[in-house]
Amino acid sequence: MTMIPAAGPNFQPASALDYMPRPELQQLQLHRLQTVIRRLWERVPLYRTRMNERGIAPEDIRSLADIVNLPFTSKTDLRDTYPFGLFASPMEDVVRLHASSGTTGKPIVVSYTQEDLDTWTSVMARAIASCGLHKGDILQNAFGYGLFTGGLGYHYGAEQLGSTVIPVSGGSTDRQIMIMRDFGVTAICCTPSYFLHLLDRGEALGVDFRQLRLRIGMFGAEPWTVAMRRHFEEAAGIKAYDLYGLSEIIGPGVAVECRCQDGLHVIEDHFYPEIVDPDTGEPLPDGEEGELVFTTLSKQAMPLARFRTHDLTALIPGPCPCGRTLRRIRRIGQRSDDMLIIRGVNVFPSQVEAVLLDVEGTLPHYQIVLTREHGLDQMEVQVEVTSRMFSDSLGALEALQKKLAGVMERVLQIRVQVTLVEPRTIQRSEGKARRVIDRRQA
Ligand code: DLL
Repeated sequence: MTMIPAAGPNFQPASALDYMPRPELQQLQLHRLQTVIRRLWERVPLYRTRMNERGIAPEDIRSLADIVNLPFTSKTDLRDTYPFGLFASPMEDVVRLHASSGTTGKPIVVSYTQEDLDTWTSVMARAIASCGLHKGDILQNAFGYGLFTGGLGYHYGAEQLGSTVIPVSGGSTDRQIMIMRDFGVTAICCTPSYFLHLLDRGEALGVDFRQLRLRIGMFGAEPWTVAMRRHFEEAAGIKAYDLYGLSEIIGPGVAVECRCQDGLHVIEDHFYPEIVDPDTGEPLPDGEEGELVFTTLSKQAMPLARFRTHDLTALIPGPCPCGRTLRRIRRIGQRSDDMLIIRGVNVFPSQVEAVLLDVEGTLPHYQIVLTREHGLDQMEVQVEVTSRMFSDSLGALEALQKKLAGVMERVLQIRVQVTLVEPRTIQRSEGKARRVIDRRQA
């Protein structure tokens, strides 16, 4: 295969595949698509049934355009087959599991073979290189390590690139700032809201990030604005890059900005993007905003065909001045569903509802109020209690509040302030209930 890497002082071998000529890329995509669809048809009953229903067989995928004949996959499909029903590899070949929030109390489980982990590492190395990191950079990885894909995704990618990784994970803000200064950190990755908090805390501690060695920030896992980018770049003296991904597709590393900071290049040799009308599912032309849909082209353990991300964006027409041949998507601002992202953690209002329906003494009338204090998202859940409960002792109310806060934290994986309110105090609506009041400003 011939590559035409863009020459230049900043070119790194890890980026070579980003510059593949389009005809070769499309040939590779088609070959991988055919292979992955056959794998799904042979190994995952849900896909075989759906494809049979549509009268489509693996050999009917003759061109990339044929992808539109395949059925979609949704988060509901992952929930309905919980935990392992969409796996296409035997469990003994699965070497890692991660999980993210589902729409109810149960998470969504994703799996990786060793080959999948190698793919993930290589796409993350490319993504991090696209943000200008090199061997010799010292990366403070403040994404959570654990079931969330952020921490480990960055970890292996940055190590492969040859950077020094500090696996500090999230939290312990003062220690993060000490490490940033004392270890000569040159790059950081975390959620944009956490970086906002770090800046805030740095200011309170009298640490000016512009005086440190920090030069690059890689942010993602939640939407952030161009205004916030400008703030980060000015206040910290860095270049701030947007990096996108989702657990179902691989984790972080699905799309990333380059030095032009004008859209995110999709790592198209592994993830095939489409934009569809969120209501009808019809494909939309380049430039038009719609729902982003991905087909994984190389995953082994849990390939997905036409997964509906609910993220709204558009494919940007035309090439990027950086020379990468990978198509770009616009920054993601909004979702087409009600998923909230609070400090990088995905939360569905339906999860809150499921907890309330399970706990005696509360009514399923609730409201979620989101605020931001010192750069950190705060979530309050106001819950109506039953009249009987309300006339009970203060002790009983306190016990209920504590119990709810505990269960919410366990189910949602973030700390929640629970406020019990009298029956009939939460405003009733005549149409769709207004469950979420978001007072966080961009
Ligand atoms: O958030 C993976 C990730 C980790 C991406 C670290 C970037 C950095 P999930 O927890 O499955 O995976 O959440 C995926 O988060 O569908 C988007 O709605 C949102 N999201 C992720 N990155 C961005 C971004 C990780 N750069 C969901 N901009 C996605 C806007 C983002 N939203």
